[in-house]
Amino acid sequence: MMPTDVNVDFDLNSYLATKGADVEAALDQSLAVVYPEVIYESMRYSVMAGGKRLRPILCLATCELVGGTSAQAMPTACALEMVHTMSLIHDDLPAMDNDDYRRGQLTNHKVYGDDVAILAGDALLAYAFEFIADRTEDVPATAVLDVIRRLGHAVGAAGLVGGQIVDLASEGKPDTSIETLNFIHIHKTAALLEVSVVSGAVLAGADNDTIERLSRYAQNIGLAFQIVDDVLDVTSTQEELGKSIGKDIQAQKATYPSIWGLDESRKKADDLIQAAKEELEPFGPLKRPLVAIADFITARTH
Ligand code: GRG
Repeated sequence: MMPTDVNVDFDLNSYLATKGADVEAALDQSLAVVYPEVIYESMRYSVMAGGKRLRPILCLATCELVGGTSAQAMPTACALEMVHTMSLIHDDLPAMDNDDYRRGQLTNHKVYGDDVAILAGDALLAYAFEFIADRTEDVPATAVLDVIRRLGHAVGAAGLVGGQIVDLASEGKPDTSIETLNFIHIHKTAALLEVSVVSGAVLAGADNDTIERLSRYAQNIGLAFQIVDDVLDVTSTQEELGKSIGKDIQAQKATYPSIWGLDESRKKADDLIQAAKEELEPFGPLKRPLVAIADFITARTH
């Protein structure tokens, strides 16, 4: 697909590097190690382990798009990464996905034990909300409260936790329906991406139409993100292990390619990205990072 004209000379890599460095510095400052050290060390271990910082960058980009500043959104941007990181720590636990590695290093519970990893996740979740309330400056209190409300909704049983619970229940069920698969990913993945985008707009004082438009952008890129992830899982497994083993692995669980096939999955992801970019049409040149991030999601499958 051709890039949108407005974006031909936009350098996404340097944008991500610059904004990512700002987020990295703010996260580094957000978490000091004090007594009882082990819990702070464990929190820092996972938060400072890298990652694309996509959620904070989306929040900063949207705040600027709607006329706000990076500074207004930075505490919320950091909080989003804290919530994302805590969801990864809990997701990796033996009671959930039981993973040994994350972001190129041992998972939190492999280093600190299950007990500390659970508590590090809990502490990060609580601190995220405290951090928004405590550190946000030059934003009306009603907007800060709205961001806190939206984040709570996106993380709890109506969001990430709800998606995770349905995901766990669908383990070992390759005949899971497309509706259930969509439910899982809209809640597990898209909900946090959506609140990342929307909170940036809320902090900048956007009106409801703008918020809803940006919310649709985020839902579309969130679902596309997951379809692409599933496609890459199949194609990288096929490359590494050969087609027959790839199919065996797929059979444990329904994925978009297991329901639609690879070509249709790629097409659906492309359509979602196109729809996401259409939502950005009314905005000026500051939309370029959001357009480029949308394109970047599907570029990985072509
Ligand atoms: C949120 C209270 C609370 C509990 C956690 C475990 C759980 C409930 C939810 C699972 C959420 C989960 C792991 C969703 C997958 C999200 C996802 C797409 C992760 C990968 O995101 P990237 O590619 O990763 O942005 P990096 O490492 O780059 O940040």
